[in-house]
Amino acid sequence: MGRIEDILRMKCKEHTLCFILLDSEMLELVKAVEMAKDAEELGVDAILVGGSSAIDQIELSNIIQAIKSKISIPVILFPGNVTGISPYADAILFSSLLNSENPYYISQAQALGALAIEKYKLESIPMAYLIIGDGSTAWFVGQARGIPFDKPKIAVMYALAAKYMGMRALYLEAGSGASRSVDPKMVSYVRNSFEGLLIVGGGIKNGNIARELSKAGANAIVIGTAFEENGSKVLRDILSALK
Ligand code: 1GP
Repeated sequence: MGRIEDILRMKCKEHTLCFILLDSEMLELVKAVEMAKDAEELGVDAILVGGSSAIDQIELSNIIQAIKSKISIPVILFPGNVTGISPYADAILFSSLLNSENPYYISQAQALGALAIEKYKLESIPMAYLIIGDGSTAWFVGQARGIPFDKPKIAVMYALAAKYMGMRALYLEAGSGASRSVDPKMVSYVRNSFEGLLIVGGGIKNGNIARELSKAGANAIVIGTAFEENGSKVLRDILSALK
């Protein structure tokens, strides 16, 4: 286990972590740096950079370098494809989209990206990525057979498979900008089967939702759209619900 994963594991024993997702494709560099600085000041634990449709690796690297010169919390890659790899990040969520119907997103993109990760000596955090529901960009691009929101036992099947394959993190994803978040019931079912870092994201809009997911056993929640659209106010609300 690498240094960043170690830090996250230690910190999540104290409180549910909050990660901000910055989509390098959607944000201007100046705006991304501003958001990362605000997030750090408010107490966010790490910045994720990536997204399902991120294809501009030069822009990705520029944003990461600019952010890293201004903040000290970890900057972690959250790639949707091989184009989501940059040497300047602190670590990468090395994800397999377990419920994809296309083997490319389960193991082929991973094999294609692995040499770059080796070359850059990026810390890799092995993670099962599960898409819940349908209609999101991640669902569409990743050709996922979305797990229905009200079928927690299906998520448990995948969580157990992830555990037996040795994955140390699991991300339950409702999709960026989703109208609803993952159900806390699904989070608590998965929590009972998976001891690793449990990350939940998509559609988390306020402190109440964050609190419910935290109580259900999430180790970290990911906020993208709510922070992009509503800025610091909503983030303050979410962070105070988690601590
Ligand atoms: C997407 O889970 C993240 O991968 C964040 O989702 O934009 O809905 O916060 P939101």
